[in-house]
Amino acid sequence: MLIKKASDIPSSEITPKSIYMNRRSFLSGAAAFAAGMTMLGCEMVKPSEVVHANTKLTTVKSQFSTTEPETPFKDITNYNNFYEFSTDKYGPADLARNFRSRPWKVKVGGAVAQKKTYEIDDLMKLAPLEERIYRLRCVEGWSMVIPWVGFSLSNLINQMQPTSKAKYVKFTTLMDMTQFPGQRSQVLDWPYTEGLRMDEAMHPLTLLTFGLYGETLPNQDGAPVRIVVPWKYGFKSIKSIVSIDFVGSEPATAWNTAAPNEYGFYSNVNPNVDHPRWSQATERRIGEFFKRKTLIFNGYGDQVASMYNGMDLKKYF
Ligand SMILES: Nc1nc2c(c(=O)[nH]1)N[C@H]1C(S)=C(S)[C@@H](COP(=O)(O)O)O[C@H]1N2
Ligand SMILES: [Mo]
Repeated sequence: MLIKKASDIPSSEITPKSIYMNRRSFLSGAAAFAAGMTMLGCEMVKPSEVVHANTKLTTVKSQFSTTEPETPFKDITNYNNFYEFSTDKYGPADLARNFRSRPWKVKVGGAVAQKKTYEIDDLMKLAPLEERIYRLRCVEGWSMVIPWVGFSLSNLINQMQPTSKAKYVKFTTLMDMTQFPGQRSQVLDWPYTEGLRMDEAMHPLTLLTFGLYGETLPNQDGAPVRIVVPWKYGFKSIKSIVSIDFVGSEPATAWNTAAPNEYGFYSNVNPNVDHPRWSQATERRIGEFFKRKTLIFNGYGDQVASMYNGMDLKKYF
């Protein structure tokens, strides 16, 4: 498998120079600046304000963050899997430029006492936004370290009051061929869907995600809202979500439907269970030359392994 490194492309070639220069100065002082702003209580989102992509977000730090070096912003935003735009990883950055992430509603329903359709800017205010620096391991064998912004999905689930019938949560991406050129091809069964078991959805590591690098999500990374499930292969971290449904049985998911023998429902990162067409034992961290060993549950085993006690992880891959 051929993997070009996004880091080989100078940022000046792929983004307008002003944005690039701006970004560099923003990143260099980001930590100190963000800390100062948080203390002053500045940059809070006021109810009447419209939030656009590239809006800075005020965050608190999280105990769940890794201390590994973060993958550069230009790699996170130029090397993407987002099949609604393109199957080429360098495609979404450009094709997503005019994507409309506002206005945006997220419909939450199914087996819950409190069905509700949220305006995205209200949903973002449900709990304090945290910076969560997570490893993301793509099933294809590359990984990144991404400083996401969001809060545990459990904050939303608790508000909805799921009934005893709710055993799984199903997530659905926007269907819109006028904005997603990739949806005109049959590469997947659109709209993209994903699912988690209730305990996985409630796990504090499961992040309802609105931003990265301290600002709202770039379109190519799933604006305006996605989930991030750091112990599972990247495709479980579904982008640009429009509905969340509580259901009684395991929902069909896009990749499992497309190739059930290759992509299981669980898709926990596991170096001991190979993909039928390649090994999962190692990975290439974007920006690094040597491959590194892939960790069971992507290194989050201490927190999540107990959810799978007694399960045959080769059968439930
Ligand atoms: N709707 C949707 N969500 C998606 C995908 C996609 O094609 N469509 N790709 C997945 C895959 S395979 C990966 S590895 C991650 C990549 O996220 P990133 O581009 O922000 O790094 O998004 C996941 N979420
Ligand atoms: Mo992926």
